[in-house]
Amino acid sequence: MELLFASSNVNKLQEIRQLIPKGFKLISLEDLNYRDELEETTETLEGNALQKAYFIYHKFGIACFADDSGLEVEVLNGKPGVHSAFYAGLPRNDSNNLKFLLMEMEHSKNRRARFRTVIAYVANGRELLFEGTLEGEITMEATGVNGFGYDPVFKPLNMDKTLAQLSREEKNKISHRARAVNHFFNFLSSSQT
Ligand code: ITT
Repeated sequence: MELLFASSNVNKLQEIRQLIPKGFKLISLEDLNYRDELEETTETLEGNALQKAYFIYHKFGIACFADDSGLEVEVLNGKPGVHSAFYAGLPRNDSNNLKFLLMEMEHSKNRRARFRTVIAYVANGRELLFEGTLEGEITMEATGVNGFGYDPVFKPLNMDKTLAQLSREEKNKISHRARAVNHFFNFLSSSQT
């Protein structure tokens, strides 16, 4: 089965490529020579994931899924959340976002946070949503060079490393994205039999 992944984020694509089971073929936007940023103008991860999936589904007419992810920090009442990509303003920059977050939390003892991924799947007139979360804490400083986005400042609960200190394989065993992707492919596999 062929599935189009509606994302312009190369890091997400690499993570997801590693997670898809045999029998599925992942097509990227690059494979279709589409290189523009996808619009995300709603106020929820669910809304943005559906917005991206529908846009690409209507453009190419292939069964399609999109991922919208965000970091939800307890003491910031769930921020940056759906605004994670542009937390430090425009132009978007992962390193500035992360520094801005550390600055905002400089005096905070409560470091609890979670990553949340919502996958929207759109095909043949139907839409489905799948979710994955990862609980953790925001560290006092950035550590590690792997991964992307906020990985250097996010330490999963019961681990002594940030996500950026894990290999891609290790991150994929526990991550919010891996959990959402597993729900999604379990659904697809069971509905194909
Ligand atoms: P697409 O919309 O094209 O898929 P994007 O990079 O815009 O790509 P999101 O809106 O979902 O994707 O990303 C929101 C922000 O959260 C962005 O700043 C990412 O760097 C960050 N982010 C998403 N997943 C992450 C992860 O697994 N680890 C660390 N940061 C992540």
